[in-house]
Amino acid sequence: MSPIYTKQNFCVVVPTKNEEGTIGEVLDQIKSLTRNILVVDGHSVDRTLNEVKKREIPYVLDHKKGKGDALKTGVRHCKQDIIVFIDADGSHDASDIPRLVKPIQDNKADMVVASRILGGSDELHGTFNKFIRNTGTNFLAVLVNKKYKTELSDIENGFRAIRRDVFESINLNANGFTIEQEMVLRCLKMGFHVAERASHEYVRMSGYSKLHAAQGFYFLLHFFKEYLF
Ligand SMILES: Nc1nc2c(ncn2[C@@H]2O[C@H](COP(=O)(O)OP(=O)(O)OP(=O)(O)O)[C@@H](O)[C@H]2O)c(=O)[nH]1
Ligand SMILES: [Mg+2]
Repeated sequence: MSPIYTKQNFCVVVPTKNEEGTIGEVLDQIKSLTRNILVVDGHSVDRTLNEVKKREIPYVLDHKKGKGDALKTGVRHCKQDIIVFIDADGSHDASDIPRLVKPIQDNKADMVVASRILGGSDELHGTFNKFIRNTGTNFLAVLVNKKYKTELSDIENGFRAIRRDVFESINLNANGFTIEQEMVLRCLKMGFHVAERASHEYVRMSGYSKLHAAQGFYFLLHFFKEYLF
């Protein structure tokens, strides 16, 4: 299916993989803000694509390599100047999209990350896994701030907006979940301005997480490779 786009300001790219319980509501929220939406599906085996088609929203399939591949695939199919990424599991508040896009439209930032540390999160507290994720998120942000003299609090959140030419110029390698930290580090390395806006993170509304706790070590390895070299 080849999507048709009008030349408007931003396009919302929604990576989905087996999110039949949430994708409909997420798309309805985004539709109230813009017509420029592209779903990038990871070959879902549930009714995710039925929900997308029912709403006549364009979609493409990723290359079965992971979320990072899905985001890169999405950007290649969008024509707008600004790309917004938002998860399909209901964790993010789509009504915050204009607040992420505005600093870019006003030429005050090249990328704006929604910060769960500033906006609060229902997913980073309470269990051992959540504690590890919260601590890891804070620790990596501290290292980034030290090196780049920034004041970022959350480099990992998938909810963010970025100039498409910046996204293209940083040549992202990651095909999995490490794409988010790689995006921040490469932007900073190349001198782009990364800003943040507070945004609340909710517990996914249904379905299952595709990010396993065991990947934490891989996140660290990837981070230091990117951070040091
Ligand atoms: N197209 C595509 N989407 C993916 C893939 N893996 C994950 N996603 C989507 O990326 C988003 C984030 O994945 P999640 O599993 O929620 O990861 P997470 O938010 O770190 O984990 P939780 O906090 O437990 O929800 C969701 O919308 C997923 O459906 C993939 O391989 N391909
Ligand atoms: Mg999630």
